[in-house]
Amino acid sequence: MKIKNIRAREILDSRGNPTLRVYLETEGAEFIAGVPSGASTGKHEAVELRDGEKRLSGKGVLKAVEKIEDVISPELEGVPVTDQKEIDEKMCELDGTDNKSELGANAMLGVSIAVTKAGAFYKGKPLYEYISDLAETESKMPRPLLNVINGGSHTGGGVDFQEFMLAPDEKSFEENLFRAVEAYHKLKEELKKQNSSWINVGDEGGFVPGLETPEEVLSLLGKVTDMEIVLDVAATEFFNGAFYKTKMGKMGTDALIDYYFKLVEKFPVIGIEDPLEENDFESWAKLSQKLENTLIIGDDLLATNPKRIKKALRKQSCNGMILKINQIGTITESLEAAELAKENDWKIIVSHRSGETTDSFIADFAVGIGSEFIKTGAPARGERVVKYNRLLEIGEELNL
Ligand code: 2PG
Ligand code: MG
Repeated sequence: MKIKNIRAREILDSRGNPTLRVYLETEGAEFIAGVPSGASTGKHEAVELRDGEKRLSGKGVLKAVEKIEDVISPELEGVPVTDQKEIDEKMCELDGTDNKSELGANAMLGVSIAVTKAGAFYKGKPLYEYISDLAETESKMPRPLLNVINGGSHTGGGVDFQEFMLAPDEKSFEENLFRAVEAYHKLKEELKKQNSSWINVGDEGGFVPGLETPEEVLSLLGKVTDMEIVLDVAATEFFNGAFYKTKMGKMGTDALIDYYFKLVEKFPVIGIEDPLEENDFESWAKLSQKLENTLIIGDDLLATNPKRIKKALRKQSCNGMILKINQIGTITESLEAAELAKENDWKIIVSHRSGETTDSFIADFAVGIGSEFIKTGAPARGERVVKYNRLLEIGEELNL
């Protein structure tokens, strides 16, 4: 089955910013994809093409719509939808840049996702199974990481660390999800008791209590659950080029590393994402050595980019990778990044963005590539739960 035409339009993401919805037409069917967008974006991510004019604070994506309809679509007409790799390579060739700034990673990703969905349909397979064929790996249910306390740039004045995620570890995905849901509601009750405004939520549906330090948040979580915890510090957001500017005062790299050491000793923290700024591969290695039993996870550091992944491997900077398909821009390159991580025994965490759509693609993607984890926010807000709900369905189908 061949591509007939590709159209796109501006829609809104979960933060009310414009993003793309892509419509891929074949003979008799249409496949739709939504493109996510981050707030704490890494400097090394592929470029999101935005209009930059007055309209919609410069965030419009009409130029990206044009690229899809006038540049990409004519080139892909007549190409079989199952040619994922050729299609993604063709787009990279048309773009011709290192960072996808010509066509826009948002435009390319929307097309790439729609192609994957079409390919699965024409192979008569569930999306996750088709992705696992593309990845040449076994499907597996990921362990969910649920962001129940939001901070950093996903809030207005929350704690410095961006995410406090529950990491349930039960027998099935459903048990994991529902255990975290119970804790989420218990946490809400506890917060309400302390201060009714503390149950207001941030961009990813987690609560934003008026607490000052990560330790206070972790102690509070300990009151309602004994579940393991993963943090996303998003440290680049509060690094000013010389030191880390926190509510606990200025901290140098060594002081911050010592602080993590203490947190891991005192609380059930099993993983830390972006503990240090995105260019300091050496200090990351130092931290990884010091916390050898903790998952040290690269997000902004790696930007799902094989070149940066290879550098981190050489320097032994981390042992886990955030995989965000819009950081790199095509499904084929995302699969390459996953393969590289797997070959080197890194754990993979497939991740949403803080600005999301109701597309549940990453749920199937996480299962298809057999990632260890998925993080897609709190168990609340439509654009987050649509992914968890899709995983419930897949879990039932796979009996996992
Ligand atoms: C992150 C993400 C998703 P953003 O830092 O991991 O939680 O946030 O999409 O804002 O980059
Ligand atoms: Mg992150």
